[in-house]
Amino acid sequence: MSVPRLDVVTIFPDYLAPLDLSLLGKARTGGLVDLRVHDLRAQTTDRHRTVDDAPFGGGAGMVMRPDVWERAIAATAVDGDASPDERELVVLVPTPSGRPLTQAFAQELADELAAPDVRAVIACGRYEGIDARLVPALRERADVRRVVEFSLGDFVLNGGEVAALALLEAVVRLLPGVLGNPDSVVEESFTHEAVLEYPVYTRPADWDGHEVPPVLLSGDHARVARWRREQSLRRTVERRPELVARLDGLDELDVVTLAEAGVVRGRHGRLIGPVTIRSAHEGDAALLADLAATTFALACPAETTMGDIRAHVAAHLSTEAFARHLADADVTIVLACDVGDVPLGYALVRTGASAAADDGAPAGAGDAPAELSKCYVLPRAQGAGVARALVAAVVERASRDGADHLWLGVNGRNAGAAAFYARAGFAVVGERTYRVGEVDHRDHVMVRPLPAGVAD
Ligand code: JD8
Repeated sequence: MSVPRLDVVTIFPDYLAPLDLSLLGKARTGGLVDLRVHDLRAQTTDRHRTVDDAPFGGGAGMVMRPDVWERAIAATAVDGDASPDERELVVLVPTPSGRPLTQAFAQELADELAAPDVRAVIACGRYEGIDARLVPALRERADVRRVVEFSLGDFVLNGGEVAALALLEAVVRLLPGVLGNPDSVVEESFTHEAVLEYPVYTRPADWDGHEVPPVLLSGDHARVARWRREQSLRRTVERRPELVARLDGLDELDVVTLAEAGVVRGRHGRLIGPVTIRSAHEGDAALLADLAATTFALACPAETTMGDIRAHVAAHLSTEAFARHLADADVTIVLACDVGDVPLGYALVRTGASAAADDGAPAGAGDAPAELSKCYVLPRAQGAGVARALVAAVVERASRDGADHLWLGVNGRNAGAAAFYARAGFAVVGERTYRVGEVDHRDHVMVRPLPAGVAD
């Protein structure tokens, strides 16, 4: 019965000494894994044991030779064993430009190496890296199943050894029998879903006045499990919001926990948030134009022709138009963004002279009306409270800028939007015509009072 095997080739074999320690050391001596380290220089043929040379094309540093590397990788098959190891090779090459090392990748490798017909070799480069011909050449070899270039993360190391150690620890601990209690893997971060681990505590229960969360002393396993799940979800939203979109297998209590952390399901079931509301700046003109063109087209009545929509977008929603808005002191644009500053929606409010009566403000819109000229949200974020957050931001900013009422026009046939604005405190006070391309549309004109503003 073959044991999972992983070989490391490096010019610094001592760098891999930690493989004798702790869990990996026990797994090796326990015969649960066959880890071997080889010195690349053993495969050199000159008396200087040369493994590198100057880079073609010039430049600083040295490049490692492909020929020495291929020989070294192939030589691992005949490593003092009774007979050559016939298993196919998975060659793993650490490089800053590689596929990120993740728990999923580690599990994939552990599953692959648990099979009897494959083994792995990790090629640890140094200097400026390994000649780029090595990887494609290895992929041509009959004894090579695949070559994976992987990276430890977006930072620069001086060589591949640290990455090799990290990969070995992440993979070997997932091999059969290595972890005393395989159940402990179940609750770990990134195992089944991209959720961070919950905080852990042990004695003393009172450490210089720092106490342990009482639920953990309750003995109520269900409450403890719930608390830990909530902690994991909250930590994930706070510390790694980019992982939120990948969350799945959420139960009702999880959805409540996430909503409390600002993460909700959009109309299409995808998790949105935490949503941030920010003022748009001059650099946002192009993304606003893109967002506006998309959301305007989707909000138009079905019979509106693409020609009319394109004409309207070109005339009113271009990058240039938004650049003018962003430079206009009477115009404020707020953006609603998902994790990573990904735009979900926007609102444009006009205060000052340009929002006054002679510019269409209805009667009853007070002495200092502000116009909510645009408020649009992408379909995937609808139903997630994004529009409500945008209107709240507009109300806050318009009141701060001294406006006493906020008015808007909404297409008379868009009952959903009219109902939304009614829930936001707007009342219909009249109608107006709104031209899109060559077609006139009837808008409801709605107004709401604004709270007395608290000037900055
Ligand atoms: C392998 C040579 C050094 C890298 C010139 C600095 C992985 N996440 C990671 N960061 N850095 C590495 C890595 C760096 C390596 C080698 C992996 C071989 N270097 C080079 C390119 C720029 N020097 C890594 N995994």
